[in-house]
Amino acid sequence: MKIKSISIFLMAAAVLSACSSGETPSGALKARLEVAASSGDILFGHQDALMYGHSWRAVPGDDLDRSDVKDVCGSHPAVLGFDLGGIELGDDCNLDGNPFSMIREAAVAHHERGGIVTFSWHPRNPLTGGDSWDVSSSAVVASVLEGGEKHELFMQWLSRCADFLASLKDSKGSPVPVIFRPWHEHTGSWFWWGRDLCSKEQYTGLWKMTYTYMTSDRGLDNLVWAYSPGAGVDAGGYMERYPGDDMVDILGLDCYQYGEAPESNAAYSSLLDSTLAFMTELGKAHGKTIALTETGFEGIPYGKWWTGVLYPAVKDYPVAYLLVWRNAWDRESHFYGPWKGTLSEEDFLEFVSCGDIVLLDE
Ligand code: BMA
Repeated sequence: MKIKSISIFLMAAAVLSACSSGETPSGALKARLEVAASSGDILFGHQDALMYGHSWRAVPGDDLDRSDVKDVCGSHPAVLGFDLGGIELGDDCNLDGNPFSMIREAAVAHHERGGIVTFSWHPRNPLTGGDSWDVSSSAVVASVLEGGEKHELFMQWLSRCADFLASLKDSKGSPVPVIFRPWHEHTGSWFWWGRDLCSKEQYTGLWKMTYTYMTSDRGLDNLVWAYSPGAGVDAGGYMERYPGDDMVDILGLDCYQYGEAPESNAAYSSLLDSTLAFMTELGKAHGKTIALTETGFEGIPYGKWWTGVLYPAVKDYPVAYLLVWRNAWDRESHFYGPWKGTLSEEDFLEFVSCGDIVLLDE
């Protein structure tokens, strides 16, 4: 089995040149993603990988060196995803029960091992007190913008989120660059910031307020900003609520496969194919790297899914990374990555040997 590892030389060259030109930590990460995309590499990512896997869970004090992907193929994913839901309330654990202290430790360890870290955020609903999926009111985004009744509360939420992101420091005390991916899948209407829940101006206002607070007010220079619409839109729909080139670094996409297999394979492949095709053009026009920021097929019920469905759909596009969603430790079939003993295990080994798929090299 051949596992292609992160091209250390190219990565190091990009990072060194970014640093020597006086660039910020986020500039170095951006350069690294661009190198991956332009060389045809696709960095493989998995949500929550070092925290738990299918039927196991790390506990405080563990060395955070286990992942389902490593169990299967000997290397960790190159990209590690985490979610910040709960940080806004000052909770100790995120919405899936991961202690923020362990998330911080895993993120820093992964960065120091040469990997890349990305954060999504499913904050609570500041107006109703419900969760991110509480779409019972379409006044939520308006309420957090300047002048709104929840503005002050929301700025406190942003400040807690910023505190956490600012606390990501390596062993030398330097900021750890990370991909930050707020207000995702806004082209659908299942989150309080979704399409039918706010106007275009309100959505872009929310993004701008978040961006300005994190970068100007708090001076965070370790964030690479990813814009992640959901699938099912055309190029016009994709860009309809784009906040602007000055506030976005990565053009992302969240696209899942639903339904029975193999019947639904073709629909997912063709959706990915057509969306990545226009994203490639948009990436060129706007000077942005593209990425498949979330994907997967819950329970992976098709044994050849990795090489037969996912790989053919992405291989011809300059996708810097793709990230599959989490392998819940406490739910039998809520998994999107491989694990030892699962139906698609052998196929995953073939997938990572395809030549373009990059895992962490240690
Ligand atoms: C969803 C599911 C939930 C989880 C949420 C945030 O897709 O995995 O169980 O709480 O993501 O991680």
